[in-house]
Amino acid sequence: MKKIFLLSLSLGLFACGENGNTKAQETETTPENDTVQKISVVTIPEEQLTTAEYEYEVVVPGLDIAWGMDFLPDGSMLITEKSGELIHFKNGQKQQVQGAPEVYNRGQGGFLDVALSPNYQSDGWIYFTYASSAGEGEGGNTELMRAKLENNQLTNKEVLYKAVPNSTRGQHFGSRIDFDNEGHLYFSIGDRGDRDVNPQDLTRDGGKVYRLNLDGSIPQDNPYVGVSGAKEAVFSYGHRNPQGMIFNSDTNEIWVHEHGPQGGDEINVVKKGANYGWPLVSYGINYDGTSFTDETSGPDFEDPIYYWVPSIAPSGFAHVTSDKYPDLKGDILVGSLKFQYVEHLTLDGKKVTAREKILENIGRVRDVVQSPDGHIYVSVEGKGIVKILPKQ
Ligand SMILES: [Ca+2]
Repeated sequence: MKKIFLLSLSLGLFACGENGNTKAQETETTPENDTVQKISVVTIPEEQLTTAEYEYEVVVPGLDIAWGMDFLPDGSMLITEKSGELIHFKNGQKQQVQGAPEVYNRGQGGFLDVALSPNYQSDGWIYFTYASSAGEGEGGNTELMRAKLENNQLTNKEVLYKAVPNSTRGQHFGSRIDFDNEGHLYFSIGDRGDRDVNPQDLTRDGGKVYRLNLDGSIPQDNPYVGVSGAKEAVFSYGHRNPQGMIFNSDTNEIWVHEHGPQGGDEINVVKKGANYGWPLVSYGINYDGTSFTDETSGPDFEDPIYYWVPSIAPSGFAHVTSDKYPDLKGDILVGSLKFQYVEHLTLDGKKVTAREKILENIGRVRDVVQSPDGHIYVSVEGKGIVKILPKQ
């Protein structure tokens, strides 16, 4: 397994990370192999958060917590309600799909993401993640299924992955699903509230990003194939709770964002076999104000490209490739549960250079998706799904 060791040139600069300095703080780590691109760790303070005016329209009203959504080729939508319903929204009507998986609806667990196969037109597969109580033990853990949609019914259901053990803890199920261009599916599972046990242990589920082939088999070039005891579906580890995932088509990489503790939500570029550090290194502190680690970085850990202080509680992640929003094109959008807006982060390559609020005060944002026709849809808890209207 190839491992990239990073030399941290400027750990000391981070001592000023939370003092309200109004300049974007940045440091650089230089890989020993200097053919690899430099990584910048950036945070931009709240004082520099600007607001953009966009109109929106409510497209699907009357939803509770619409956790995930995707679009069928006819333009209709599949929507997961956290409580367990799968909704097909077509021609202005909501229809409940029959045969949806039974979900363990507790705390942050329930029906989570939905994503159509990149080959949907030819293979018809739809992928789902949800909290499931299948298997031994009380409680639940995150499960990945694929199925087909026929006559408003899920058919050909296949469970592709079930994390173990079940736990009655309500925290950190993840989960988002996305795909690269090489026939792989990626999905995330959070640390399940067991931060000291799961994220750094490759023999345990939780605190990981997983990679499978589209049929659920393990890619033979996954980093821990053949490693005794390891979960061979694991692609990267040391994550806390990723609830946003994109395939960045400009860089050909999977990116995730993940909830930090108090402060320290992160955007990470997912690399094979990399350790993202949780809970050994973090830019955050405990919610009671105490520090659990003095370290923000280290030679064995992959740095985030961006982190938020204070936490915005990110959920939903979109990479804008559409021409319909020239101000957003090439950039990324992140939903904020806590501050109830969509955050637009301007990108220069992999470097975040500016942050901006869109749909200020709209409500808790759960998901952000660009539709195949290039519009941006946002799921807002208690409101439904809204479409951001391009500027005239
Ligand atoms: Ca980290």
